[in-house]
Amino acid sequence: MGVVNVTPDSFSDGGAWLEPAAAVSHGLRLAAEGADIVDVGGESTRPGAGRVGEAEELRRIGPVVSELAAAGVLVSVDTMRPAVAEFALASGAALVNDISGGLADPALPRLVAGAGVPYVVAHWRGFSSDMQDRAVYDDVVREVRDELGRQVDTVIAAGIDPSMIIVDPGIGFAKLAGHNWSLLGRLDEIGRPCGRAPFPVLIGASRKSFLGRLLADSDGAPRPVDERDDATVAVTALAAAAGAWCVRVHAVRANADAVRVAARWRDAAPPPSAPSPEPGRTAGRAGGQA
Ligand code: PMM
Repeated sequence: MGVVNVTPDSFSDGGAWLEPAAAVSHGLRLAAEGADIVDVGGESTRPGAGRVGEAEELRRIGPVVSELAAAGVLVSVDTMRPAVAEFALASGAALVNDISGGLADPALPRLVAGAGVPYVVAHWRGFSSDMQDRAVYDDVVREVRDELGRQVDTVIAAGIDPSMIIVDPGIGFAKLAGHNWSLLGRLDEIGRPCGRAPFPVLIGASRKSFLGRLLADSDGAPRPVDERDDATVAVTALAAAAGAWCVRVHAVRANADAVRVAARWRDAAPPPSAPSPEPGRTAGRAGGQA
């Protein structure tokens, strides 16, 4: 999933795609580089951000969603607002990405249920203005899984078909760096909230500040946002190997390559029950090309 933030203030690409024509050509480029989905958003959710008005959010995403969809791109709309989702779906969007996972406005899951489209339900504890005050956990993986489970139950009660749900641990949303790493390290548990059958998992770690912190220089200054793409690719490869369904990224080409490598690696691995080949013997399934 490639990201097109039509915002002046997103942490990673704020202002770059504010003009509709620039946003559309960027979305087309991401699709050409291998994005299966292009995610269009008109509201920044960076920590501390205030809300944008509904009319402004609609104005930002409107032409971008319709032009990308008309060009044959599979578009998702990144919004917490029913009116924005409704407009985007009527303009050709095929998926709703709700970072509040149904909590910001209960009318959104009802609308998505009526439209019968896939719905990304992310773990969420509140709006960005003060969400980091809520980054308090005893056992982050258990609590995120349980809270996400309750969100999933609520959107199903609102009419969403369980087969349309994609879950997301909400990396960076009411989470400190250590929380994000714990969630990534136990990704297999995130897709099974409340003991339900597994849901596909989406991970949005691209360029986020926990990567900047990991790669801080010797004085402790975080690695700048525009120098976090290599680490993002590493997260993508590991997330794909751990079974993630989708990664939401800014720089598509290298991440799409990483997904293909992870898929080929998994295909070549012996099934879990098969004994490992003896040293010096080749496993039978490897393809013919170097
Ligand atoms: N992160 C951002 C925005 N939308 N959607 C989902 N499903 N998951 C995320 O982690 C997520 C998201 C914030 O990142 P950005 O400002 O770079 O878009």
